[in-house]
Amino acid sequence: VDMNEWWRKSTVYQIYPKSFNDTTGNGVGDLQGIIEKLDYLKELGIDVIWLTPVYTSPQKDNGYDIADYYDIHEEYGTMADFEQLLGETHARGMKLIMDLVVNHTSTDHEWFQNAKTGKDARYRDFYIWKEARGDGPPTNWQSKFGGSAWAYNEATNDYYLHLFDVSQADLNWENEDVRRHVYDMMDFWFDKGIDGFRLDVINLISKDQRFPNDDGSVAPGDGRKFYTDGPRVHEFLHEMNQEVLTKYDSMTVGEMSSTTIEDCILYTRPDRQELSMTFNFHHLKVDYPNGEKWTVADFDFRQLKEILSEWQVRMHAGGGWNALFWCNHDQPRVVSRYGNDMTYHKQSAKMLAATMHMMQGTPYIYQGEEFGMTNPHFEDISLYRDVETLNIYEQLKRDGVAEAEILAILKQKSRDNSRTPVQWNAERHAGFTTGTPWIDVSRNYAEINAERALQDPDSIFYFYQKLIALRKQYDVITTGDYELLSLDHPHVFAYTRRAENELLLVVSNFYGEKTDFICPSHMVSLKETLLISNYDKPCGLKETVSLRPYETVVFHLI
Ligand code: TEU
Repeated sequence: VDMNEWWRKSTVYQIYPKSFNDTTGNGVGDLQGIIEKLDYLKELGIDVIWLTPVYTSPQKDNGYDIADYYDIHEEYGTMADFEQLLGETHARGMKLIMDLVVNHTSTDHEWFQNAKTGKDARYRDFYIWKEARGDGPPTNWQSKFGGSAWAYNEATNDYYLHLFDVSQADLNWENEDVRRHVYDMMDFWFDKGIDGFRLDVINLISKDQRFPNDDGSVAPGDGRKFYTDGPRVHEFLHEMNQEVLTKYDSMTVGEMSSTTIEDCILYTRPDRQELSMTFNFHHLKVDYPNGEKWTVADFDFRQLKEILSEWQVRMHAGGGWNALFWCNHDQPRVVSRYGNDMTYHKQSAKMLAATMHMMQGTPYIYQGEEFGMTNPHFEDISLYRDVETLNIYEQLKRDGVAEAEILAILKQKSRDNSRTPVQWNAERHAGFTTGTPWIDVSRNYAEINAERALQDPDSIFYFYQKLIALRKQYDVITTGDYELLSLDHPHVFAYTRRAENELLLVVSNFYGEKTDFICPSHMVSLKETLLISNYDKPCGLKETVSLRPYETVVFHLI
């Protein structure tokens, strides 16, 4: 494994443009708004920007429903704006990757608009059509956004598959004409100079062509479905790699919902020539009791340590490569979820950052995470915008769940938790827009905002800036073997990273009470350097390391 590929030492910053920065006053973020903040991102020290979809879209799923892969969504700007953004990003020595959403298109896409007109339509076989079974849908498959995964089409008297919203029709990857169109489109964007792609739900593109009913036999535990990591998925990704990716010095990250470690080793082992790295979500389902997302629950700390540690050890042993993250546009804000966004906001945000960033892989920072943005704690359904949230609200209402209980669930689990406008300063709408934002700004923007963070030497921003710098300074962060030290400790997450003759020791208190960590005696005698911590005067390295609420310390030992 060549540990010198540029993306192995890079830190990626994820931008959700709709909520990033609005320069036109229409209440929606835009590309010029991103250009305005490139110096801020450079100051943070990030290497790569991941831009979530900016293509023409009816915005049913905020751009993950694409109607034209070759144009920029009008609310975000023009192709000229995009080319300027790319040029300005490169001028600052940063790279830019885009979001590739090719498991499905919007039903507004011209291919689908054609395909639905008749069984002999030119683009009919770009999608997945099946006859009714009895007088119902072809199979019992459920959409991830609730309800059947099949929608009836009058003109052809059959159904099309949509694993997500009814407005997101699944593409038929068995059809090599579809694959050829995808590869040509990827070349179009690479020829503009982009540096890679994040691939949306790419492990769902290969379906079992027998289209069996879901007999519940696949572990329901993490929402895994039998259409996950399908029969030809590695074949398709290798073909994409050979047809497109190998022609460019590119980085790719596959979003693998409900995947397995074995598959992620196969997706990312360099000799297999598929992808550079993968996102997996098992560490973000330890507050889903029995795999059920839509219920209020505390997170299972022991499970969190087990899962993160197993992925670290087995991916490294298998030659794979992880994307490291707590937050993205689908997940609640980690400081509200696994930290404490009230009493220990700054300490817990920093503790979570250090715990993740000292692991092996490529770290991702989601917009606003770098200064501790929190969940907005919305109290009313009228404040929500996300299609998944609104679908689940209706479904829970139909199931007779009380309004107050539904809102408690949405407050903890809705994807809108991470989609409120970035809080730039203490001015109206947090400086995000001079108009009315498409979604409300979180009420704490006067205290929690980028401007304030830049003025505070002890801010979460400068803590992230230091973590990013440490990754470039200490190779052991990139190459070191991972070992968990504290599985049974009720409050402490401690691990080491070992290289030739050096050791990194990370000790984090995940809770709001003081606690002690007993340090392995052979480490106490080593020569220690404190690399980073989130309190003044942390306790040095000795037999018993006492930790304050949410305290984290990272030692370099030789
Ligand atoms: O997400 C895949 C996905 O399953 C997420 O919706 C998430 O895991 C789920 O909401 C958890 O309950 C990708 C995109 O990141 C997401 O924004 C899109 O809505 C989805 O695919 C469809 O394109």
